[in-house]
Amino acid sequence: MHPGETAQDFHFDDGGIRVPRPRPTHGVSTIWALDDFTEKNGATEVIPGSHLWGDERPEQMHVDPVKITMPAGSVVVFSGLLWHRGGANNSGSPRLGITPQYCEPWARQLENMILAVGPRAADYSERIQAMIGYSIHPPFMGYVDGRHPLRCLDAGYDPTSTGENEQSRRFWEDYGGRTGRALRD
Ligand SMILES: O=C(O)CCC(=O)C(=O)O
Repeated sequence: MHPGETAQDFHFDDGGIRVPRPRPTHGVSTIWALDDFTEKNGATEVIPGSHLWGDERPEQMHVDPVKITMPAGSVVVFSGLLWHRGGANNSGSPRLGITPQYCEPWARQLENMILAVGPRAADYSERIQAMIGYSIHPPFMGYVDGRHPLRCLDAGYDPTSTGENEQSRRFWEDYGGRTGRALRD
């Protein structure tokens, strides 16, 4: 938020997941303070409890938002359903933050991380690789040509090592009748 910037419109971050509210949270948002977030410089404003709302909107609800003031290096974590906004920056300095957001593995990511990161993903930890999309949500959401996507980073990748193949097999067994479909080894 730059000096003089006005408050954002209230919004919630997992609104791209078009499942009617009220509903379970499908995304989790974080905002990391790279500068101090203060009363004056546009600290994020949240409406506590608004993650439980249905179609209500902040304008109708006559509720007071709460400012998340915090020193640089802090993080606030909240449901993707929570109404919030960046506040107005009435100070003379910019207020910098970053907002990494996380979604259910079956949901489309806001940013296509596989394309954003590219081949550098080979250097990342297994956990981060899985989170950016090199993983299977059973039975086989995320596969590439019938195989585990990690094969695109490592041709020798053993898909039985993560248990995802086994989960896939079990899914189809539990599903009833449709046995035998799983990722190819
Ligand atoms: O910077 C902030 O305080 C909030 C940012 C935000 O909610 C957004 O850009 O979607």
